[in-house]
Amino acid sequence: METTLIILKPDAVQRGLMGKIISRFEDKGLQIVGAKMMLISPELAATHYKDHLGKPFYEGLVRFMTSSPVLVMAVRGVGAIEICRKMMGATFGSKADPGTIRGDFGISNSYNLIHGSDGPEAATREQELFFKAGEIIPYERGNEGWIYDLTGSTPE
Ligand code: IDP
Ligand code: MG
Repeated sequence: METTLIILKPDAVQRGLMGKIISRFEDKGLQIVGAKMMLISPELAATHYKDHLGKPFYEGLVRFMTSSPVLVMAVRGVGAIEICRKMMGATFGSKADPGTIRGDFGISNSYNLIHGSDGPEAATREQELFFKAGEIIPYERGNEGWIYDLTGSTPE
């Protein structure tokens, strides 16, 4: 089981797309184990996007991410990191495939609705950055045995 960090960016919140995007993850069988709305501080944005410091879009990205509230989520499932990245689609809304979140709901290259951790290391780092201890709650789902085949040693 993996948990990934998803952020519904200010454009997703402002455009009223939170419910539709969350539904896609729930419909897939992924489990929302943490969720909170927050206004990202410039310091937090800078830490989160430190790898992009110095790139031409960096200042605009930090301004965008701090401009209005976001919904931060911890999303759990087998292979959740890669599954969420696939569901998000390519970085640019103009290029993202139909059927993906970015491909279906946006057209902009910078206002691209959603962030998702790009690997296990980032997932751990980003969860620690955005959630305090106890805010991620890995509760048991009553229907887990119909979402995964639990008859073996690992969920299939
Ligand atoms: P990702 O979100 O798909 O992982 P990254 O390359 O890590 O894409 O870039 C982080 C974020 O920076 C993107 O989601 C997007 O909001 C913004 N961004 C990346 N490249 C550009 C660009 O060329 N122009 C404007 N914004 C960009
Ligand atoms: Mg990235």
